[in-house]
Amino acid sequence: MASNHSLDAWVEESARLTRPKDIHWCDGSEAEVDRLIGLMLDQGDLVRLSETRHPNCYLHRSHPTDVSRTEHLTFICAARPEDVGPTNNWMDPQKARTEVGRLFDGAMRGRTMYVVPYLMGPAGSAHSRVGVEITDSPYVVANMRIMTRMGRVALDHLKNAGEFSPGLHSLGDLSPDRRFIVHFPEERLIWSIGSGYGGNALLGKKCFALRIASWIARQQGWLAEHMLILGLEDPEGRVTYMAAAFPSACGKTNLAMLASPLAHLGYKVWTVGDDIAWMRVGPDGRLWAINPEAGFFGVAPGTNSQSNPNAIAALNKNSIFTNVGLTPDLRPWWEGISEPLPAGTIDWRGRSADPNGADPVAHPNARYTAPARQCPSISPEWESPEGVPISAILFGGRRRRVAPLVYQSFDWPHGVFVGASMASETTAAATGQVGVTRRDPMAMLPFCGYNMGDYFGHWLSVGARMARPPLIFHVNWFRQSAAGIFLWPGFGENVRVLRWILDRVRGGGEARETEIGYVPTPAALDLDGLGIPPETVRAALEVDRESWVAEISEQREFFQKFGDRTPARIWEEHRRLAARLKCAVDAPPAASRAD
Ligand code: GTP
Ligand code: SPV
Ligand code: MN
Repeated sequence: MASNHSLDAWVEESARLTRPKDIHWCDGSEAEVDRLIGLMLDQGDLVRLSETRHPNCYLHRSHPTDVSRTEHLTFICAARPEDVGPTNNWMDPQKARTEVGRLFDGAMRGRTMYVVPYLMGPAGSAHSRVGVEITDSPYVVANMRIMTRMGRVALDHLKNAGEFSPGLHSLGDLSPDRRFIVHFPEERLIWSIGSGYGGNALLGKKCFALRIASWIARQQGWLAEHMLILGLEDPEGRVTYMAAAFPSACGKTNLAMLASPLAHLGYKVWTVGDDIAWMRVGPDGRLWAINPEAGFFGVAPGTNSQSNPNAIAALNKNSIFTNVGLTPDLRPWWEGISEPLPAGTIDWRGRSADPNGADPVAHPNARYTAPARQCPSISPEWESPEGVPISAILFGGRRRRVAPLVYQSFDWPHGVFVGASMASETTAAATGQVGVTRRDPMAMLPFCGYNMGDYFGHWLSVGARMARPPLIFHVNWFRQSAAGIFLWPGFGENVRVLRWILDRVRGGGEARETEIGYVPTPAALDLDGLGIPPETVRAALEVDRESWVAEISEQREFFQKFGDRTPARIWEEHRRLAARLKCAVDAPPAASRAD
């Protein structure tokens, strides 16, 4: 990792390569961001929203070909391809240096280079880490100021930590043909060119806090995960913390900010984080988690005062909206905002919105960037330097069929298998076809910076070091009837599932043992006031043997991809599941690794 005294040298070297007209070191102050916003308003990069309805809020329209993460242009450049594994794109580090380096040559000509020191994690925490992003996009700077702790606080931390992860970013010419997001995990280095969008450009988020951090975490024995963190308060006021991994646009932000319909009974959710968790084994043998971020980069469509009132409250000031619609009275608008489309609204591309047209007004992956501290449900512990102790881990995805509403794994290794064999339908958060089921282990398929076979082994070994490991569950809010109707109302009502999970953590909660794990009996879920027919709940909880038998062969095919990197214990869990389902399974490859 680059050391403190090499920061100046790296900035100089980057300036020699990209040749900006000037260099600005960001201090993270209000005056600084105000000046940048003024600049972007002048250049037409931002539109100021209504000062009365949305004070200090802005709309940004990105290039229409630059609206989501581009996984096919994302590379891990480790020395050996086998360390990167079959689910990542690998590029030879030397080749990346030359070919991507060529694109950076003179890329910032005529532009200002911003040097953005940022801290991932609470100030003063031994578990926080410093990154420095060099960028020529003031939009990126303004977003990084919300998403991270930026400027002085990061440089102060760097004085003690002595090391940082460098990230060089340029908009380049925004052409997808000259777009690359490359990671050099051995040097903790990130290079990103040709995109100004979210996870491609805000380098602290997916590039550092997940891809690079997961590499470091494996070496150091901790976990960097695509997980929300929440606290569930019970009627006695005790708070139990849970972390949940769902793929992009599959409900993390919504669950983390859940507004509880059981508040009158004393059950309430506190938000610690909505996208990323760094977790380590504490001296007490429990798993402790911090949220490395300081803001939310949330999916706008579908967000409204019913589905997520806490997000609505968080984003009404000091926020940036990307690729949403704009009403004539300068408010943001998106599909599912629960207000009819006002006449004269402009769509995300800046054209007048056609109320009868097929084109969405907001891009399906339109986002808001809002400070976490503005969220009414933000946990009093969200900046605790030691983090919060995790009692339950939830894995989940979008599955029309197969996965029941909730089930509990038998133990940690079985839970790791459940996470490793996760699958979900693709969403608009990444460029490509939407709605296709793909394997997405632990929701980390696009974010694990190393061979996922090794990653499964790492999860097993972390579990073995814990005296009091969290219980592991799987949830699915997205199961549908044959007619295509969601079987479960979701959103706030998910607290009923969290309550059963809490009961299980405490050794209660009625369940029946099935082939796939413990499934709640319908009576074990508090369904009071929900008004859904008992047969619908039964259908949501059903373990459909046929579809699970089909899963067995798909899982096998997936785990075979990793060859001898798939841990023997994963194959053992696969075999046990097949045996419980009474379905035949061929022997795993002879060479699978024992661990
Ligand atoms: P990323 O920020 O991309 O990592 O996404 P996320 O996992 O935080 O997803 P988010 O909470 O933003 O939800 C994405 C979409 O799923 C939104 O359109 C929501 O309306 C929808 N959604 C979230 N929770 C539920 C639920 O419980 N049921 C249903 N049916 N839809 C949900
Ligand atoms: C995701 O895609 O999982 C996100 C948005 O959270 S991005 O920052 O673009 O990765
Ligand atoms: Mn995410």
